[in-house]
Amino acid sequence: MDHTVDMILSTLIASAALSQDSDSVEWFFFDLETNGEAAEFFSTSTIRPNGETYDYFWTLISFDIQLTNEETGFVFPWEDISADLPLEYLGGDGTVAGPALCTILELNPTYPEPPEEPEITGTVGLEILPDGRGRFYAEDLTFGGYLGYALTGLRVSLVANVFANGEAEPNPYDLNGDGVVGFVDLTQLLSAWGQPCNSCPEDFDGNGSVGFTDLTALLSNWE
Ligand SMILES: [Ca+2]
Ligand SMILES: [Ca+2]
Repeated sequence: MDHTVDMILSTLIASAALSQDSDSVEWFFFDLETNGEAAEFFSTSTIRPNGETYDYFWTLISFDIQLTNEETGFVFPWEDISADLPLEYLGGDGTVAGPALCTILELNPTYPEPPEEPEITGTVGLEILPDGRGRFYAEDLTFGGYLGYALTGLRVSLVANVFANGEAEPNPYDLNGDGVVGFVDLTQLLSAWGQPCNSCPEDFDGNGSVGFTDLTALLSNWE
C-alpha cells in the first residue's frame, strides 16, 4: 500500500468570541485530514481548565474517505460515508471529571465492519488540554485496501459544545500544574530531595523534608 500522498492539514477554526477562563465554549473542528499520519487541531478559544466536571455534546459534521486505484494511481473524489457509520459516531454527550487534562471523546473507527475492506482502524478523539484549549486528533491510523483500491485519506469534521461546572480541587502531586503527575513533577521533587523545607509543595507528608515518603506518594499518584 502506497502512502506517498502528502499529508494535507487544513483547518478553519471558528470559535465564539469567549474570554479566557470562560465557562462554556463552542469548538468547530473542520477538516482534520490525514493520509494515515497522526494529525491534530487545536481550538483558538479556551475553557477554564479547573472545572470540577465538564458537560459536553458533540456532533459529527462529516466523515470522508478517499480511495486510490493502486494500479493507475487515480484518486477518487472524497466520499462522505457518515451515513454508513454506526449511530455512536454521529454525535454524543456526557460529563467528564476535571480538571483538564481530560478526554471528552475517543472513537476507534473501523470502517466498514470486518471482514469488509478497505478499512480504517485507529483513534479519533477530543480532549481539553491543561491550558483550556481543545485538541482534536487522529492517531494510530491504519488504512487497508481491497481489490486494487487503497484507502488513502480520512477527513473528519465536528463541532463540540463544552460547559465547565464547579471548581476542581488542585492535585497536590501535580507540582507544575500541567494537569498530569509525571516526570516534570518527579524532577521537581528530586531537586528538592533531602533539603529541609517548611511547607514546601514537594513535602507531601509535611514532615519538614523531602524524602522517600514523598517520592512514594508521588509515584502512587503517577498518571
Ligand atoms: Ca505535572
Ligand atoms: Ca516529607
